[in-house]
Amino acid sequence: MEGRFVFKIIIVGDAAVGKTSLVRGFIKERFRSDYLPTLGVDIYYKQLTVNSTPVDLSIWDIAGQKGWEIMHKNYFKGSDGCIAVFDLTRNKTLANLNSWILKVKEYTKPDIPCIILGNKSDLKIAIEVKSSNIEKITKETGYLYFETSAKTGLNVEEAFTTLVNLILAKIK
Ligand code: G3D
Ligand code: MG
Repeated sequence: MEGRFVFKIIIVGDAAVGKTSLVRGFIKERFRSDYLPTLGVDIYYKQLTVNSTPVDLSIWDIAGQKGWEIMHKNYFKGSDGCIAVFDLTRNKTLANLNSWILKVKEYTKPDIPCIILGNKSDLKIAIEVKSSNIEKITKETGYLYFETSAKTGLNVEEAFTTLVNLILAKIK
């Protein structure tokens, strides 16, 4: 196959759920990022091969979070996939996930491939979120769910690779 696929992936979720840590953990090597001051966004790049298909990813991450109540349409525009993150140690971040997902659907396409990550699984004794509440949102959305830890690396690679596979499956 000639050329490469180029995908834009966005990562959403409340402040301090671990979005930046997950992206940097996935990229591993010395990462390069571009900062877009007008959007308050860091863009990370990674080349990878998934099922023998070479893919170029740009991963868009909200830099800081202040003022993000006013959502920038340009952050979402042209996205091919989405990662919605909550923090397993804070119920509120799961409660807010639905409104993040609605924004994604509103500003991208309703059928955009998306996965849900429950992050900080390493903080075992602090885990607050009930599995029944996780099941509820995964049933409602139909999105795949991964428990991750940006600290130990648990499921980080798997999550990103799965999302790329979902995107590829949709366009092939
Ligand atoms: P954000 O980009 O969603 O705002 P960050 O979140 O990636 O900046 O992470 C917020 C804080 O949570 C950071 O701590 C980071 O180290 C921590 N964190 C992120 N992921 C994990 C995880 O999986 N496990 C644990 N134990 N901590 C995590 P600091 O102290 O630097 O603010
Ligand atoms: Mg961040």
